[in-house]
Formats: sequence, C-alpha cells, structure tokens
Amino acid sequence: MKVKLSQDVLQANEAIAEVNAARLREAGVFAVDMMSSPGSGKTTILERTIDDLSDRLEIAVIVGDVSTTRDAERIEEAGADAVQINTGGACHLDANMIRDVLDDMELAGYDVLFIENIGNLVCPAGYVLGEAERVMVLSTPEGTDKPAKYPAMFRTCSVALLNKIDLSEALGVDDQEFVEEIGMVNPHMKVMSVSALTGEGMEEWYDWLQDGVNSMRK
Ligand SMILES: Nc1nc2c(ncn2[C@@H]2O[C@H](COP(=O)(O)OP(=O)(O)OP(=O)(O)O)[C@@H](O)[C@H]2O)c(=O)[nH]1
Ligand SMILES: [Mg+2]
Repeated sequence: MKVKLSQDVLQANEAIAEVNAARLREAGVFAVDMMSSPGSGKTTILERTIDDLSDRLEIAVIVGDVSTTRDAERIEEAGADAVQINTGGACHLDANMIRDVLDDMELAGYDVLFIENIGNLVCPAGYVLGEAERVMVLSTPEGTDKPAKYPAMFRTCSVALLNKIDLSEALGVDDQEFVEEIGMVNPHMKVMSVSALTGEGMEEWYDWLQDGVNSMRK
C-alpha cells in the first residue's frame, strides 16, 4: 500500500508538471531546474549569469529553500525578479508549489525562468516541475564519487555544471576525473566546467542557455 501511495503522489505531481510545462511553452519561457547539494554554488552561478546576460535576456528565478529569503534577496540584488518558496521542511520543490507561483507571474515577459531547487542530492530528482531542462551543479570540493553515490540525480539531468574549478589545484583534484565519473553514470550528460567566482568557463553555459531560449522561440 505504501508503494501505491508513493506512485499516486508522483503521478499527481507529473500531471501538474505537464500543465506547468505547457504554460511555460505557450509563454515562450525556457525553464531550467537547477539541482545540487547545499552550497555547490547554484545561487552564485545565477548571480553571475544575471549580471552577464541581463542586457540580452529577461530572467526570473523561483528560489526554493527550507527557510529564509536570503537567496531571493541575492537574486534581486543581482538584478532579476525573484520569488522565494519556503518549504518549511520539505526537501524538494514539487509541481504544485511551482503552479501557485506561476499563477502570479507575467510569464510572457521572460526569456528564462530558473528554478533553484532545495540543496539536496536525492529528493528533487523524483519530482518534475514543468521545466524544459534539468541542470545539476556539482562542485569540486564535494568529491569525484558523488555521481556514483547519487546516480538518480545525475541520470535525470541533461547538463552538469562542474563548479568551483578555481579550487581544483588547492584541493588536489583533477577536473577530468569528475568528467569521467559523470560519464560512467550518464554518458549523455553534457559537462561544463566553470567557476562562478572567476567567471572561467561561463561562456559555454551562456551559449547553451541562449540555444534553449532560441528553441522556445521557434
Ligand atoms: N571558490 C569558489 N567559491 C564559490 C564558487 N561558487 C560559489 N562559491 C561559494 O560557495 C558558497 C555557496 O554558494 P551558494 O551559491 O550560496 O550555493 P547554493 O548552491 O546556492 O547553496 P544552497 O542554496 O544553500 O543550496 C558561497 O560561499 C559562494 O561564495 C566558485 O566557483 N568558486
Ligand atoms: Mg542557493
């Protein structure tokens, strides 16, 4: 019975996510779900992305956290519209939470909607939200074993941003090892190595985003 309940919950979530996805497509908004463990650099990547792209793209961010509005404040400070969802304890966002926020947004005004999920390498993987793409942020201090230990997250995402490569040398880690470990879990995953701190590698990420935006305009 427990299994059935769990499947019902996931099926209900998927039905709502499909409605969210249709609304976003209709409005021509490229929606990206950003997932990672806590502190890998999701908000920092978004801050730099907003800073670098806001002259050519209209960006909005839905930020999920268990508590506080700190990330939404950082996003607004960077210059994009932000909506904070506090889950009050839940370890992932779900499609229902996103639907409620979309109801209050003028979607047609945006090119990109980022959804920063709760920092967690397990739970968010099971809950689609209506996004066009799922992006995983893995940072170098977390260790090269994370893809093998948390495979569901790496299999569900199409892109991995390997962040904090400015620290690789000090940590004594080889970025190529991360790429190989990711490839063993998901050979189709596109890996981009970046530093949100220094800006290294961010152009490739911006090109990928622009391609996504263009695909929504066709
Ligand atoms: N050296 C270095 N530090 C970084 C980089 N990106 C982020 N950080 C730092 O990592 C810490 C966490 O960054 P956040 O952007 O808040 O991480 P997050 O994934 O949004 O965290 P949660 O929302 O709590 O899950 C901060 O101290 C950032 O300054 C990077 O590329 N290099
Ligand atoms: Mg954050």
